[in-house]
Amino acid sequence: MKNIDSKGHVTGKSLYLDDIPIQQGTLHALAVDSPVAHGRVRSLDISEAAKSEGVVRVFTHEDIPGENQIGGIVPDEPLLAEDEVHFCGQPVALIVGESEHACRRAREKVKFEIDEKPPITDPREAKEKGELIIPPRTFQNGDTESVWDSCAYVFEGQADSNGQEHLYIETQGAYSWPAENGNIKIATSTQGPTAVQRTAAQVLGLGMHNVEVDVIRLGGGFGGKEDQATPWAVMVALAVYHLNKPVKMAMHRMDDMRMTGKRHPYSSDYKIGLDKNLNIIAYEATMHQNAGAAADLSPAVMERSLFHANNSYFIPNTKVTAYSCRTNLPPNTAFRGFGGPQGMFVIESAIAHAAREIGVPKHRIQEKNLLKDGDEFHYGQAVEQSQARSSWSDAVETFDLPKIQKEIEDFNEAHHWKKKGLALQPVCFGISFTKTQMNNARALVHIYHDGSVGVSTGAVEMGQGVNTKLLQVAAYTFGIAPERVRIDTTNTSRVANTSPTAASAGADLNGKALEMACLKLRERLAEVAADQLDASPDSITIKDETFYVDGSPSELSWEKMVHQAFMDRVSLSEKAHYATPVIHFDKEKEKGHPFAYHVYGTAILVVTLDCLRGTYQFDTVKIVHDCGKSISPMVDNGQIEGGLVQGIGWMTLEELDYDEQGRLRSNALSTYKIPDIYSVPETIEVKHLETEGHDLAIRKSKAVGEPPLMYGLGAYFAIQDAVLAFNPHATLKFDAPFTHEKVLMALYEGKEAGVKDAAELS
Ligand code: MTE
Ligand code: LUZ
Ligand code: MOS
Repeated sequence: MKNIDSKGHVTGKSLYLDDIPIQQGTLHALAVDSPVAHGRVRSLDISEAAKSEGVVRVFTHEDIPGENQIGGIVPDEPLLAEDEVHFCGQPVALIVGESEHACRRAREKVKFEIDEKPPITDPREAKEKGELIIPPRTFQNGDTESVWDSCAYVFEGQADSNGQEHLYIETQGAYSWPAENGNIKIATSTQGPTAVQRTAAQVLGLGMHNVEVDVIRLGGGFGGKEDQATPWAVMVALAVYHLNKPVKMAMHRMDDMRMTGKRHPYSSDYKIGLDKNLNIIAYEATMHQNAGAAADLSPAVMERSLFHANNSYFIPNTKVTAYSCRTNLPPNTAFRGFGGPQGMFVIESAIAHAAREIGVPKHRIQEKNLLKDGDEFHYGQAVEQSQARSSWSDAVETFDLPKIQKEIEDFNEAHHWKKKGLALQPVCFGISFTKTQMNNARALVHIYHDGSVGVSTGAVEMGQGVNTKLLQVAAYTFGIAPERVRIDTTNTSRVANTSPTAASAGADLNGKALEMACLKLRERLAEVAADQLDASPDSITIKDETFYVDGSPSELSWEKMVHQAFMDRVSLSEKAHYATPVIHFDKEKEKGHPFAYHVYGTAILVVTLDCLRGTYQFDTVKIVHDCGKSISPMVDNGQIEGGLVQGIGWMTLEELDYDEQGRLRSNALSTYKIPDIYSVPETIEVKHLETEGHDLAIRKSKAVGEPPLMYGLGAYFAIQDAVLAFNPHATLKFDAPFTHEKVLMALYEGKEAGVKDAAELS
């Protein structure tokens, strides 16, 4: 089945926030943000701005009727700054006017007097100064201390990965209007409607029942709207509260890039020990997470870095510690993989380091240490149905790794100024919110008496195809045509107290709840049919819109039966609640069974390097991925390809650049380079690993949203491989992204011969 949104998307008919018809009298809002990264606000003069043409009002923290607090995990973030500012781009006031243009003109008239303080932008410096968001945490198994001496090889080093701008095509925004009796409605582009509702209520001093949040779909979220869609929605709601008029905000790209947080940069130290057979015996890492100026989701992101510190490898002695460091950057936040990729980059770097020193290909060490059933993750969960080895060997066989290697070897022998490089990248990603309590969802299903079906869940469609999957679940469970089913908007009045659509668990959690609600309705209809057909309810099934008795079709159609049930005054609506069974985690011991299951896969990446220019092009990426029993192969392939490319971008081109004053220099698409059609791999091949799937996955179709991003890690190491083919003297640094500039430096580092060759060439 095709993604149900494909037609709407390509014809431009799909509705986004900015497509909602504007009500008469709608005002526009614009945030005023701090020009400095750290300081004491001596004065904030909004008088000129307030008098500016077309401006209705300028709000500050003094206008907040409830709590000036939006922190979800740690209450450490005001909606609008009070006496202090902690990052460039921090909202301090809100201008509301007749047009966005009028607000922009007024924004230039806001005067700040700020006593600047020295900003911290480096997480290690923050840690030195005791600026931590939460106390550090350590996950361990075995006993690293006692085994270092018995290792044949021990290596230590540093691995840094930079942040990443989400660059959802639709920027942050919200449209809010007054309802009766002081109630407020908010339409917004968020992954977490309940977070918006709760925070708006808290800031406005209202009950959650006074605030209704509705989400049609997102033009991309990628984690950037899990927590950080909230402030903008709450700001417009604040304006509605005071002005009793509709108010809209749709952020300018540069405002969005400057004011919102991104993927967390990490700076880590590692130590890895191997025996002479290349078994990894011990691994230690200390990670410094650059959290930015407030907690946001950083503690949860940090936790996932610890969970994924060993990626797909079994390591009997592990000790990994992470620090969440408070700096003067915009609060960093969820981004596809949620700390997992950052943790995995460190172990992959450590393995690359070891391979180089020992003189073996990196993939020899990787392969040797892949997880197998019966192993235990360092956080105590048993490894079950591990596809680490099967996806690896399937990729090696299906894509003929020896042939790929031979081609690379031949190419590198024949070419001096071009070199190819190879990397294999296994991925193991845990599915479930690491906070057990968040793993729940609800669904509401109406069968209308003409036989059509309306479905509401807590899932938010952001391009990942969750609505397609939900529609399939309803259609399959009822045994009816997909055309009969409509997935409604995500709305807090229809489905309450939801977790954000995140952690790749949107389809699983909401799909399971939906399946339960549909099953209840199916049972009820079977009873009515049994009555009609003089049969027992157990003998009734529905297939192809027909009721079957003991496997034989009756003359009762879906439509007829639904109408009959309606005439019999039988309820045709049902809701259900799903909470993932089995999972638990003990934060005291840092042990438990946090994930419903794991997703595995292996990618083979080949890159060609231009050794004169330092530029590169990925020839192919070939992937064997574990989708379980996919219900939407096309949707899943879209996720795999998109995730891969987003991961390659993070590892190669995308260079987030804050200056020492904490100002974002890469603040537009002209200075922040994301993968385009010219830089994506020339071919991407995806094969689904044939597996049974998992009972905790919806219809055994495993979650797919985030895991493929981590195949992109292989891009870094494929480039390294090519660099070494040209310049065996290059020192290996682990400092992502591996931009063309860095590649060029590495190519000629200590390479007398190379420089001489270049002279000869000219
Ligand atoms: N795919 C598209 N097209 N757009 C997105 O914003 N977000 C990703 C992933 N795939 C995203 C996407 C992230 S960060 C997550 S957590 C999952 O989708 C969320 O959706 P799911 O739980 O339904 O997989
Ligand atoms: N969000 C969250 C997430 O709150 N908890 C998680 O474990 C998670 N994992 C991935 C993405 N978002
Ligand atoms: Mo995704 S980072 O869980 O929104």
